[in-house]
Amino acid sequence: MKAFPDGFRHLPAYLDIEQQRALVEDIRAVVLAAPLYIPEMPRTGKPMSVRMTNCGTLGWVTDRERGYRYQTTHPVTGTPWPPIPQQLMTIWREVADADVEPEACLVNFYDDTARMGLHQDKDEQDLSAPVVSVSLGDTCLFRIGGTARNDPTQSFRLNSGDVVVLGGRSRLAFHGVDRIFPGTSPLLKNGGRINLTMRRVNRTA
Ligand code: MD3
Ligand code: FE
Repeated sequence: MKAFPDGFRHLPAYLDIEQQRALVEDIRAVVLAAPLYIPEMPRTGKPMSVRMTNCGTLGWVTDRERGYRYQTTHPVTGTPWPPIPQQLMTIWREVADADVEPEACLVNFYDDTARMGLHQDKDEQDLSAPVVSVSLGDTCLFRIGGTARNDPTQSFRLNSGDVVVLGGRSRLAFHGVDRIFPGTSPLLKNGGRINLTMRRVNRTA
């Protein structure tokens, strides 16, 4: 049994079912204000299989021409992102062990066939704050390795209500989502999986 990278914490069933339902309602409101869109890979323009939107003062976006970046407005509607729901801010305060607030919350929606390839999250200027992830809906098979792409990886399931904190040395670990297990949660009427990741982007002055 290999240890996880230092700073990695998996909090299974952190949210009870009522908290999960309330959070889904919050995210429905976010998606009404800021619709899910299909992101494109830099340079190739290849569409990602995960649909995305954001809440917070900044959102993570990507397209063929301008690549990965944070911006204050939705790439399709041009309007500012809606605020991060209070329940999410509370989770951050409880688990992040950071004296800063998150600026961005990326909302990822996975249907039964969506995947996310192994990658690092390094588009943030402030890499000292953790990333806090909340999973809702169907279970996924998540994979995490080390800070080099070829480091050995470990796989495990993330279930609805789980929270993961990626701080310390795990902040720059390679990670991805290999598959979704359809029909494993009754939370979302039409199935699928939502992942919410709160991030600090800018260093404080
Ligand atoms: C490990 N999302 O949005 S969440 C992403 O389930 C992303 O949607 C996945 O990777 C998802 O960038 C994984 C867990 C997670 C999030 C951020 C990390 C793991 C991480 C940052 C560094 C290391
Ligand atoms: Fe990531």
